[in-house]
Amino acid sequence: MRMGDRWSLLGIGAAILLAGSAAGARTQGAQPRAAAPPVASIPALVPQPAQMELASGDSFIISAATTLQVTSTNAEVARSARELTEWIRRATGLQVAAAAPGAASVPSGSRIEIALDAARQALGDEGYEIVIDATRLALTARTPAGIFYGVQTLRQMLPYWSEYEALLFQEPRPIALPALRIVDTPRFVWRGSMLDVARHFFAPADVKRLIDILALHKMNRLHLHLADDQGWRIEIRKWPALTAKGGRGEVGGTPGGFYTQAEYKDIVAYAAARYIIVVPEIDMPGHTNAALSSYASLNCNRQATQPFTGTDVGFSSFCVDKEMTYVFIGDIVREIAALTPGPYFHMGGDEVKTLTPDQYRKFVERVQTILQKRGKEMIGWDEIAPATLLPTTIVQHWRPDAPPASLAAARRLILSPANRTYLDMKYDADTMLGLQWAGLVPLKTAYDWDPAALVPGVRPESVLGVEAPLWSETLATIRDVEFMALPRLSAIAELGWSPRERHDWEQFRIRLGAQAPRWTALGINFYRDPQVAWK
Ligand code: TNX
Repeated sequence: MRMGDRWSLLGIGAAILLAGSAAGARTQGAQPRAAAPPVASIPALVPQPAQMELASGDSFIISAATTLQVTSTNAEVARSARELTEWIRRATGLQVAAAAPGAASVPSGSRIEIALDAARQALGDEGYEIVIDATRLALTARTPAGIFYGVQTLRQMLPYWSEYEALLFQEPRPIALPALRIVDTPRFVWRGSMLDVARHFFAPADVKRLIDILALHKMNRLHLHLADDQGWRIEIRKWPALTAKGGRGEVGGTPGGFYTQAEYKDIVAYAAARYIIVVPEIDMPGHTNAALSSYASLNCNRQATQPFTGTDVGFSSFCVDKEMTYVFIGDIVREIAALTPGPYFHMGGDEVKTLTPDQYRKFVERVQTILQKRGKEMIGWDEIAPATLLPTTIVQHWRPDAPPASLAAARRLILSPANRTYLDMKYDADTMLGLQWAGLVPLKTAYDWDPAALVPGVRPESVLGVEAPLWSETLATIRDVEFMALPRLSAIAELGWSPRERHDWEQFRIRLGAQAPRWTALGINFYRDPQVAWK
């Protein structure tokens, strides 16, 4: 059974009494010092689960008698279980005790069970099930990723103050979770965001903040735009001037920076622990002034270009008829591939204005071969679509006016239409940050579309999912990034995760509004979009 109808009847986000006994005890209110039994509220989750069915029974109370049993020896599952107990501790002041192994039932207390079950095929690679009744909260998945996503759902069901790290409780504060059943699997495999660390550089700690926000939203790809005209941001041992010279500046002339290989690996590992694959992008053959200014030998005329701190695009290009260019690309790909366990490598390919179509196409196909030899699946912006592409190559749609026929021919597509998903577009005419070349992108515009049906002629099976880019011409700090990302990133997350029939703007703006206290507790600088019913 599906929850939809009852859901709208109850009104999302409203704190209502779900447990009869709790309601009764509460209204008596005779004993002044006795704590009132906790009251469960309907979970306001983002992204909305595929199926959620509230049950009519009593709530599940997390109290001093609650125990935890993990039925798996998997270390990743244990890590997710530890994270859950930490959020529970912060929510309640209670340290949930591990159940004695083999304990069949706990007569006096409630019990949390976390189990990996290989037989649950229908849950897929990322799905999970949560069943809650008065005595038992059971989280089951087929994979550790599914357990992680189930824990993110439970996290959103806990009170917002569980996000504060150092809460002190004078006495424990039991909480209630409603009896329910959630069966949840994602709609798309690709649920991503992109950070442009080239126009402005963002330190590893900033990137980790964005990763944390992605994880909260069950997103699983972080695309890093590591090189552009204004900066080269990843250490390449064979070509040290790329960072020594090409990493020095950024837009506006402020000091840039770069990731050492150790720092980059650390970011990749931090993301992987949250089931996020890092997708490295080295934009080429255009957007390459940082490289061309670092090495004279890369230029057709053997003269290094000047560093660039402006925001124009389209003026730079690799010297595509020079063999040296491909030696260089081979070295870059080898070093980055060795740091990147994920299967993808993004070669950019956008906005090349100085090559003939034939030069451009040949270049794309040659880079594709280099990547194939390194075992990487190529991704490119939608200009690459007319080239002869391998079945594994992925086209990332970004230009609202890209020819639909060439996109329809692509076998694998990521949807990042600029007029819907570009988080660097202004919300409205008054937004201080951001650009507006693709129009204004208010929250509803980011939310109200179907990735599988946007481009005429595209087969829904070829759509891997969605990605929301954060270009950083106007974004200098992670505070700026957060302001442009949230709440629109939540909209993209829901497009990526929730089935089409769960999308509902009116419900979304209420569920989203309920996230405000949590985001505030996390210190996120989000935009209080007037379209949202903020709590
Ligand atoms: C277009 S999206 C670009 C970027 C800019 C962005 C600004 C794409 C593939 N190219 O170079 O940063 O617009 O919104």
